[in-house]
Amino acid sequence: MKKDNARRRGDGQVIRHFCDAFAFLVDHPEKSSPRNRTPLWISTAGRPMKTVIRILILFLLMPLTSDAASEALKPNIVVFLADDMGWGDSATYGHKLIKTPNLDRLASQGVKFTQCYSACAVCSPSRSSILTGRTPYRNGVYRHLSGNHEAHLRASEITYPKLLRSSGYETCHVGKWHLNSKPQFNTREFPQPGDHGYDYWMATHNNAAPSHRNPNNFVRNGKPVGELNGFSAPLVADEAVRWLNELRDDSRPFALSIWFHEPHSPIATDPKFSDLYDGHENSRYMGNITQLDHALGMVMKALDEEGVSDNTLLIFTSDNGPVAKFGGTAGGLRGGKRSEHEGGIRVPGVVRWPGHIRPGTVSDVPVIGTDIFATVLDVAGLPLPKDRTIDGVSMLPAFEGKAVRRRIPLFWRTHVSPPADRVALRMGDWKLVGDETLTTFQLYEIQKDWKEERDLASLMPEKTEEMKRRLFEVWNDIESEGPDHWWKNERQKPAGGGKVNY
Ligand SMILES: [Ca+2]
Repeated sequence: MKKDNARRRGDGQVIRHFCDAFAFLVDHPEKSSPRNRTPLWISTAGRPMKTVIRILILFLLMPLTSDAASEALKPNIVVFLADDMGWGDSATYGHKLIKTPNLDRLASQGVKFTQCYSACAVCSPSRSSILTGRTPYRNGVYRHLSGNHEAHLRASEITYPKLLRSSGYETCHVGKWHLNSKPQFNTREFPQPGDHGYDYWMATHNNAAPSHRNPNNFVRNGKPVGELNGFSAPLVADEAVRWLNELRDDSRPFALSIWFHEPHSPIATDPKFSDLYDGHENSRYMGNITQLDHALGMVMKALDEEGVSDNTLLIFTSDNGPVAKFGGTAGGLRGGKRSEHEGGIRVPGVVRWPGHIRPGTVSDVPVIGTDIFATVLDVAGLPLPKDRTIDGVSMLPAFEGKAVRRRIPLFWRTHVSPPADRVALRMGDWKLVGDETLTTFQLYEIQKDWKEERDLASLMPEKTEEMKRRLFEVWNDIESEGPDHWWKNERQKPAGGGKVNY
């Protein structure tokens, strides 16, 4: 396969050979002419015609060679996404027992965000925002797509893999997809990973099934794979490593998405990882996180062996908070998955980019999965789309601990949340949490009160009103732009005994 790729290498490779030849002539001027030992750029006398022709060719190629050189320098992009991994579910974020040596190492080599958010407190919406830079109700994926739903990531949305691919990147997605509903997955009528910008993909619709052990529901580039032997995260990492080592065109920059199933239920853990916590009641869950961490390490090792780690922006995060009944922990934050309190949306966020991020940086600048889109385009030197609202911003200043400027504040709405915390808005140190009817609000000074223990709404009515005004502005804007026929017309029961179904 690699040989096939070598055959389809483009002009960049040819031009690079010219560049190599030019460098060789500069370093070894004696080779340009046995009679002329003076460097090419000094001597004007006694040069044979062959050398003059070479120089003319090089002049003609100069604009191309500079393009090729800049393309060669474009950073690769790797985005790891855990599924339901909580803020407190790793040694990196302070868990006393769970071993995550690879995530620890990653944080020591890059930046660890202490206030990294997911775009939603459930799965599909969060993922849609990573790819589009747009908040879920705006891009249409307002709900998790686990059953028979109309909503999906529309072909009209612009994803970062699509933009990177059109600028010369090779793209790959492995793992969970969850951006269309079950009947829509792997059909021609609805967009699939390939339609959203991935050259190569191996994915499941939602969970690996029938279990995360020996799953049989992966689809590779439209074709069912059949039963695989092993556990999901290492299987997904295996495919990513195979793509890195054998399948990709190594003359091009690449973007690789690795969206693990772990630690989402049904939890299936290789005994070699659960045995690390032998005798502990939570050994399966803790081992499941270590299994995920092991898979992260497999890909980190492959990047090293391919010699591309130094030119790769690597992001690790989670799609929403943890589920306590399965063993997850939000590390002391209030709430968990589905909640608009911090436990549902504040997640791990680690970024490595050698030469650009000081190793071991810890940043408390709030960032969100929605920012990945603008960050990736910034790193690749591509402009943001101008024909639509992009909610996220580039995280680059935050890599150095500097604040990022947001035109649109951080905003969350989760359709299956408890009715009392259906929406949230964060501006600076302040967070407003609103109920499903948008009539009752809680106010927290979130930078200090990170556990959301002291509701200041009645004590600070002016601040509360200011935040409410902004929240309604943001929501009204989203409603006017998003495909609201889906969330207003789809029949579903209101969650948690509430009144509103979106
Ligand atoms: Ca999830």
